[in-house]
Amino acid sequence: MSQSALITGVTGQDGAYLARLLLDKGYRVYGFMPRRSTDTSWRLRELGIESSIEVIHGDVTDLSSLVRGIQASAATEVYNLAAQSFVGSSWDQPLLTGQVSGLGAANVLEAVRLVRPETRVYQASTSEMFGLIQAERQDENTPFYPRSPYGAAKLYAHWMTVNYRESFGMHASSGILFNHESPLRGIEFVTRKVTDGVARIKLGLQPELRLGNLDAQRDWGFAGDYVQAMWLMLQQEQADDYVIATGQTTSVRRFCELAFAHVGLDYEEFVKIDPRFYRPAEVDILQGKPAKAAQQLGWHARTSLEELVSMMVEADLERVSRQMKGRTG
Ligand code: NAP
Ligand code: F7E
Repeated sequence: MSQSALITGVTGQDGAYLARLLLDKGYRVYGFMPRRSTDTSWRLRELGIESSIEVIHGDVTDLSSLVRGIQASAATEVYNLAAQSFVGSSWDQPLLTGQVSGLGAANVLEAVRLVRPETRVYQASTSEMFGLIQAERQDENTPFYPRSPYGAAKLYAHWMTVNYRESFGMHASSGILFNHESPLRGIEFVTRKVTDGVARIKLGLQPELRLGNLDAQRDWGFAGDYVQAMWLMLQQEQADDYVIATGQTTSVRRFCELAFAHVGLDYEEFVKIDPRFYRPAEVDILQGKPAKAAQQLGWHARTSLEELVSMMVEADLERVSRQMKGRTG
């Protein structure tokens, strides 16, 4: 029987890479997406897959639209990637973040239970649940301590996933993914903000780059590698929870150093600290321990940080140059 997948959050960074992966594997891919007044499909277009996705309009805060989406698609796998995913905004919109990133996941689980309980479910959990870390390297057994409304909402979604698995025997897995980036990353996240800034500075469009806490450290990988882990989780006989990470941690400062050096510039001349980008509570450091994923899924991060930085800076140089040509041409 041919496989079909419904992806919530299909227009986001991970949704786009996952959709491409599943299409390449021969899946029928349904993109569950809210109707917006502006176009949100630029990532699907960049990957050349927009016309291959079957669109179902809906919103994860609207249970009836999820029920309809699961009925219409008869999906054998559901990937719940929809979220208000920007940690910084979660203090400004804590209730919305809870409704989308927390209750939204409960709606997905409930819709699957009601309509097609045999459907396999992936929940996009996050290293932000570890927050104020309780172990030097975090794995599936490390206690959680979220430090933002986003982290707290995702922790609720994580435990609901575990509970639906244990209460109803559903094949529901939670992927605890550490930060993963790409040329398709949203511009508000620090890596893409830096690589876009590097491109604009190099091409003479911007004099400086304003950032917040340069000492924060993250375990950064490439999104293209991480969506493979999502798929692998749903191919296991038993559903489970997995930490997905590179195992290395790097500061924002070092990321800047690498990105500016890629175009022959010294970050110290261009990066300015702006307290507006500090957060009410910071996650100082994250470093994952993906041993279980390596052992049980055979998954490893394949892209190094240097390769990731180079891929992102090159993509932004090309994008910004294209925009400049568009303006003058
Ligand atoms: P993203 O680029 O911010 O994408 C989020 C997606 O969710 C967008 O397609 C967005 O659509 C959609 N969405 C927002 N509100 C929705 C709603 N009410 N109903 C349906 N869809 C809605 O995030 P990402 O980086 O791809 O991450 C994918 C998932 O993994 C998210 O759940 C995120 O929290 C989680 N995660 C990400 C990372 C990471 O480092 N990237 C790490 C761990 C976990 P619009 O654009 O139209 O709003
Ligand atoms: O911040 C610091 C900031 O916004 C990383 C989401 O995908 O990954 C992401 O969450 C660090 C923080 O990502 C700026 O204070 C300094 O310490 O890129 P970020 P995040 O908060 O780690 C997790 C795993 C998710 O699940 C989330 O959905 O960088 N930082 N200066 C800055 N951050 C931003 N955004 N902008 C700055 O100017």
